[in-house]
Amino acid sequence: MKLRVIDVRGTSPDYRTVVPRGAFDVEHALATVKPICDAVAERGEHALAEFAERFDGVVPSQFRVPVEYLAQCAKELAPQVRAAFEESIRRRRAVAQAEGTPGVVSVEVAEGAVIETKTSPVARVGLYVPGGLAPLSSSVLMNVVPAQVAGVESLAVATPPNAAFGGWPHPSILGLCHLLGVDEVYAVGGAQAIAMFAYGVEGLCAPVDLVTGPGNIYVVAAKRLLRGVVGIDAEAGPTEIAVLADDQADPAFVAADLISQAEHDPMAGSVLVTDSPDLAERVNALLADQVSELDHTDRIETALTGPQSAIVLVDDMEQGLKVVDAYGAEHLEVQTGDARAVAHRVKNAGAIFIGPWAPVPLGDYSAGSTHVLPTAGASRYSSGLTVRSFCRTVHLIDYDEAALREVGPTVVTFAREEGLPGHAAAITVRTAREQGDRW
Ligand code: HSO
Ligand code: ZN
Repeated sequence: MKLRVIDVRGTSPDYRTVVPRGAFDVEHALATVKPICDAVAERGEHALAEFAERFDGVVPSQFRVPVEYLAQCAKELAPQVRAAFEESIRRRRAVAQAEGTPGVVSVEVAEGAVIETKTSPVARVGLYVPGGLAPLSSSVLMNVVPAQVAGVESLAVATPPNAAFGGWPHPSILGLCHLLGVDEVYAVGGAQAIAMFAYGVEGLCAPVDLVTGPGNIYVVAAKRLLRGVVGIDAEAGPTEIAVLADDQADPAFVAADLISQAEHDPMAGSVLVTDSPDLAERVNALLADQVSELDHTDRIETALTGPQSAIVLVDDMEQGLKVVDAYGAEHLEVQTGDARAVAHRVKNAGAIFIGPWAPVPLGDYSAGSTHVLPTAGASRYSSGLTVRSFCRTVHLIDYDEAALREVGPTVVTFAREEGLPGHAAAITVRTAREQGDRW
């Protein structure tokens, strides 16, 4: 098993097309999810039962997971698992508390003219946690912790029912919800969960203001469809890792890290960008052996040999940076001499992992950083999920009479320039009066 090699040395290609991304046809999935979302809006719980049967192969005895069962799952967590959850929560929370919490910033732009910028949390959030190929309990904490630090009052989690656990979702997801103090959990998966959050389901779940969390292509399609009915965090595509490395990198580390994200999804992208042909060869020579030690060999092999994975040979780090900036990876590792300095030169990446001791899986679970990150090059214009993602901002405009009189002519000129005399009149009706006059 080898990564294909793309050699751009001595050339100046259109860097945006050097590493292709896998096909992720959300448009196509829209047609599938539209009737599902409509059915949830029209037939509520009946539709949820029908889709649980069809897609999850099991209908839970009720969709709301009993609070006592959440507590029981927390109690039954193996002690070392519970400790791992708690340490990861602690680190993520410590970072979240520094991510910019809600509050008010006031600016006096002229005497008596004050603008307040007030940031406040969204009132009610629905977090989707996929079941799918792996029960991603880490995604629970990556969504819940920043929401809680932002001050979100009402939080609900939805995650697929699972026949292996009597119809309830995976117990480690439920136990972690309890540890985090989340007691509103639904055994509902897929597009139907997003529709439940967006429209609400009579007698079961109140509609939310914002939906966050990863999911498969159907979840992404439902988010695209329902954006506007409800707020949406981002459209997450298949996961990606890029490693920017030179001859100082350890090939065993690089190979393991490329494999780690390929483990998620046959469509995952693993990309090594290096100026060292020797490193490229050694990494390729290690892949097969390392993969053979693991569980999900088919999935990993499909991802590594797919068109979305490659080794890109570059002249030097300058060209390497051009490649990684154009790619804008969800996760970027920098394994070079003076990795810190190189990392700070990167313009586009969802998260940047510096040096040999900060592999991506550290960030997936326990580093303290977010693992909900922009995929498919969206890091060019967007950010990972942090406290800010759960906030909105409102301006409060507070001018006194003198301040309006002072700036009035500016507004009137501007409005007339736009041919909108009604706008100008809203100013002059006030400023044409004698100061202090009342009706
Ligand atoms: N690498 C995934 C997150 C994850 N990994 C969860 C393991 N569990 C996307 O950042
Ligand atoms: Zn991962």
